[in-house]
Amino acid sequence: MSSPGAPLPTEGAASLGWSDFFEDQRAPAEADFAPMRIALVHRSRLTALSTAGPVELLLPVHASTGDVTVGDWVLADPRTLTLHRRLSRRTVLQRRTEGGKVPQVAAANVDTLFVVTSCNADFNPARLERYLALANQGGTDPVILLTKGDLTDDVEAYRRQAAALQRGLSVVGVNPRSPDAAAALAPWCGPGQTVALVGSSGVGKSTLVNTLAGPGQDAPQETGAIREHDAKGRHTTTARSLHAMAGGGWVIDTPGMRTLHVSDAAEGIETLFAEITELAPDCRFRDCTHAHEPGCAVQAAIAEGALDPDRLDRWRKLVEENRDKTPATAPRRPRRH
Ligand SMILES: Nc1nc2c(ncn2[C@@H]2O[C@H](COP(=O)(O)OP(=O)(O)OP(=O)(O)O)[C@@H](O)[C@H]2O)c(=O)[nH]1
Ligand SMILES: [Mg+2]
Ligand SMILES: [Zn+2]
Repeated sequence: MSSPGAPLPTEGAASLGWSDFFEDQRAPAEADFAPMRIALVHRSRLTALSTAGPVELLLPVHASTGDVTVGDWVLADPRTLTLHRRLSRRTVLQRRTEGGKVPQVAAANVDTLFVVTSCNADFNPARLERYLALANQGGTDPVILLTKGDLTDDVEAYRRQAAALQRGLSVVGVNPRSPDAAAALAPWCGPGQTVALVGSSGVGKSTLVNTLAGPGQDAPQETGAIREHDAKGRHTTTARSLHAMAGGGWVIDTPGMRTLHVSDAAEGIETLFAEITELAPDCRFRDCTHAHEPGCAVQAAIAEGALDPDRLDRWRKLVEENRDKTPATAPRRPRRH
């Protein structure tokens, strides 16, 4: 055991994504606890990665796994393998489930969100925009991955549409079944980097996880065929999990989502629709809705052909949905006299 006051060495943790952001959260009294990263959340225990390899973590009495998600950093007792506490998150991917009181954190401490879509019936700008809003809001950088290019004659058209969804957005065409995918995605998958894969069922997320993990992978992710008639997947993956990539980074696989509602994401939406947000100050009215007001700079941009009217429609829908689904903050307590 280390001498009192000297933190347990964390060499090796950096390759798991540990950084000063987490180190700074360790109190001197917590020096004997080891940093570990959550790979899988079970009902009443956790699978975590320690610098010595995977371990099964027990929870303290009365604790639940509800507070911890895949990608989280925790401190744990290295002898009893019991969770001590979760550290604050650098980035979060969260969404509110239908009627949910608090947002559900889907993954934590993700650097890059790979939004995966196939070049077929699955491709849907409005859905991709929802994922982008979520990524922006949570502090992760989105990248769009176009899969199944072999099923279309015009990957370039899909690429153009995807690139128009957000200023500066990277769009990469990959074949999840080809080892070349790792080289194409290398800029985001280096040592200590964490990526997460999201997108509809059947777009090839788990296939890509297995390719990025490389030949040394212990337990490959299960993958499944899609239905021929509508190109929909069958929800093969049912839980989120963290995997090592051959390039030295980490990848989180997630189950395909049926619907993604947007809430608590006003800033993420502003970033997503920067070209609309930036025009608003030029409108005559400060509270312009860009619908029918005179002197509207956004409508002027549409008239000039500089802005796609469909994009404005989708902006409006997303802003309204976000407003409807984000509960107003709790009313302030009455002031005491
Ligand atoms: N034609 C073609 N098929 C692909 C490609 N990439 C993946 N597939 C196939 O698509 C099917 C679905 O792949 P999965 O990796 O299971 O999809 P997923 O996104 O993990 O799906 P869920 O776990 O249900 O969310 C598998 O049969 C893959 O082999 C591709 O580029 N082209
Ligand atoms: Mg899957
Ligand atoms: Zn306006």
